[in-house]
Amino acid sequence: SSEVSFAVDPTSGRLTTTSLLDRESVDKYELLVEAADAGNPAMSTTATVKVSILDTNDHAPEFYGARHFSIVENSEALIQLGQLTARDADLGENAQVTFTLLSSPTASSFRLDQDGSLYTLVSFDREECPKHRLRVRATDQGPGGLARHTDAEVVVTIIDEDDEPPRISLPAENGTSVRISIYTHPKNA
Ligand SMILES: [Ca+2]
Ligand SMILES: [Ca+2]
Ligand SMILES: [Ca+2]
Ligand SMILES: [Ca+2]
Repeated sequence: SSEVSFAVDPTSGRLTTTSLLDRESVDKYELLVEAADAGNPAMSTTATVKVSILDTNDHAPEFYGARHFSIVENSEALIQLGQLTARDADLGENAQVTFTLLSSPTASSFRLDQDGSLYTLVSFDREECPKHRLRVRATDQGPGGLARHTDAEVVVTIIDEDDEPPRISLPAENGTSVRISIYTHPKNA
């Protein structure tokens, strides 16, 4: 914006801010200041004052990218399902994001590394549970107890494998049924 954010006191030369400064909008200013004497004729000189805006941790991390993963049932453990990603509009450690897995009924079946890599810790059975919901947290490293975090849900779908033998369902007790033999006798018996 073109709003003037600074003022200089004409006699003391003290430079003050006149509005809130947002580093995420403008992170440095160059101010042209003029000093003039009261002589006749007045003599003056100008100088450039550079102001850098330091960061405060005023943004929480935001998740982006995939949060829905899938794996085929009966796969071996320790398979990487994917990578969680988050961004943070701040700077430096205020923007350094680490990931943690929050407790949930199936959290112990997964491992989430600080960098967002998500792994399986077990082999899954789709017929037992076709979908696992995890709660994850992205936390920045804002110092002095001022870290900010955001929570999100991750869904892991277990893909079916043809691992169940077909089952014969018996007819209801009072129903009419036809008895068939499922065995054939060897011809030479
Ligand atoms: Ca932050
Ligand atoms: Ca900031
Ligand atoms: Ca199965
Ligand atoms: Ca199956």
